[in-house]
Amino acid sequence: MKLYFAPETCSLSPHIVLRELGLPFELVKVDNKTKLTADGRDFLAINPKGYVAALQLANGEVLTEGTAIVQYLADLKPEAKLAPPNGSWERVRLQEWLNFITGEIHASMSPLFNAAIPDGVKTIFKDKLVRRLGQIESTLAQQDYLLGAQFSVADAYLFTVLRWTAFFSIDLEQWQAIARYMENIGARATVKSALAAEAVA
Ligand SMILES: N[C@@H](CCC(=O)N[C@@H](CS)C(=O)NCC(=O)O)C(=O)O
Repeated sequence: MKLYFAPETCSLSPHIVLRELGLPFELVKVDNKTKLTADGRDFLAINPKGYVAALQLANGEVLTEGTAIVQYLADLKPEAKLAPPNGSWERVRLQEWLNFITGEIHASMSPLFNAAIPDGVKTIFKDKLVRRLGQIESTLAQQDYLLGAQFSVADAYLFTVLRWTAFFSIDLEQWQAIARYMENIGARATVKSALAAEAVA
């Protein structure tokens, strides 16, 4: 499998998941501005959507959308318990979290990166984000991970998007449980190795 990624973006989430699962994979860096891969290929020919993450399987199929990629990966090795079994109520809860992260957190942060969006509009997204973080704080004040006691693909994704708060002067220390959560997840060997690999790529 090949994971097309760009450092410090949402592709860190499937990257962490691949390492948690111990699956063999190749990292291919994408320049999000030129849409070229590090080995000089046209990324748009691989993923016409033009964004990371994209996962290329051995049969050539390319899977996009981080929430689909992480579930596909987790199901390759169910014994790692990164996602509850398909069809279970717990799996629906996982999907509820993945959708919340992508639609409410990731989507509220994307406009903050956009230089063309006026500051007043950015404030609207920032305020919404702060409200959503309050909701996550309530959950994490009661349990270590989004699904309870077990680390899941939703945690890899939440950790990834919450790292971006540093770019927008949002201090996660104001939410005690979130701050503790970030520290715990950041200490995982797989997370450290994923970050190190992206930094040198
Ligand atoms: N809906 C996609 C969004 C992916 C996305 O926003 N990727 C960003 C990095 S976090 C990107 O590559 N942006 C470059 C671009 O859109 O040109 C997903 O959830 O996977």
